[in-house]
Amino acid sequence: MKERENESVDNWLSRSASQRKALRSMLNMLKSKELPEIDSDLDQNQPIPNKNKIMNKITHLFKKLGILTVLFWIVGSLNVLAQNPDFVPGKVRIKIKANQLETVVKGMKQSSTDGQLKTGLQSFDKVSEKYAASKMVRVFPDAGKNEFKHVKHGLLLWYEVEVQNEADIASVAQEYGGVEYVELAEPIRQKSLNYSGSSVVERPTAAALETTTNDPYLADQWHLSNDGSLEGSVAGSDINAPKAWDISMGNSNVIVAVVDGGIDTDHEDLKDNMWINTAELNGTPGVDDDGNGYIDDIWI
Ligand SMILES: [Ca+2]
Ligand SMILES: [Ca+2]
Repeated sequence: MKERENESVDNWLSRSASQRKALRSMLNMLKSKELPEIDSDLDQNQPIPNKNKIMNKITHLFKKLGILTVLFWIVGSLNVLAQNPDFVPGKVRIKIKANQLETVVKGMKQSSTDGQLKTGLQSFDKVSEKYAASKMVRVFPDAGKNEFKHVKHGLLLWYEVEVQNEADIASVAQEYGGVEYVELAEPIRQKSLNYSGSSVVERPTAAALETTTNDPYLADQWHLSNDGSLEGSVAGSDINAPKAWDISMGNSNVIVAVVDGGIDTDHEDLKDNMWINTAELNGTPGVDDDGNGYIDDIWI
């Protein structure tokens, strides 16, 4: 019974549009119930005692409107509370079942209208409609000549669905996960720094200075070689870079891919060592010259 109650609350919270509509209906109902009486009192054009009666009714109506406002505020607040701060709002990622991909994609192309995600598949569209899903796009875009790798590893099965911002994303994921065409669905976790150490970075007297590198900022990089002199740091908590450099200082024939949020291609330590995609560098702007699915990707 309790689970059912929770489910009802979740459903209620996820339908803010319906809530607003319901509250509006209640408001209109109250208005229609109260105002005619007031009008009839006015029509009677009665002396002062009735004026007090009218004022009482108006006060009563405003009290009710006040209660509705509070209710509306509470419902709105609950919507915010329903969101999990650990997840990106308004988006879930789903993996379509491999044997259903063609059906879903074809349905989406044929049925979706502007701002509305539709596939023509009843169970799928039921969830999309409930959470006002607006679109669904591939997490890993078509990679052109390398698309066969996406196919091989199933990356083409992953889609990101955009739903209404205030929806409880965990519930959205759970419901899409129950759709017969979907293998699994999950929220997107928020990325955050969870650093509890000092907010002031001090220059350590790092042991790394006794090395074969000429990097003038080496002393700032305790992670390469840490003698523990930096407050809060632990000696030896490093990657032993100087010992590795004794073995090798690198080889420009080795191309290193940095999988990260971005890279400063003009950084003084990197700019002369960046690998460059010459097909795009010497290609046509706005055109995927090497056919890898990315336009003008000079650095990747
Ligand atoms: Ca390209
Ligand atoms: Ca290009």
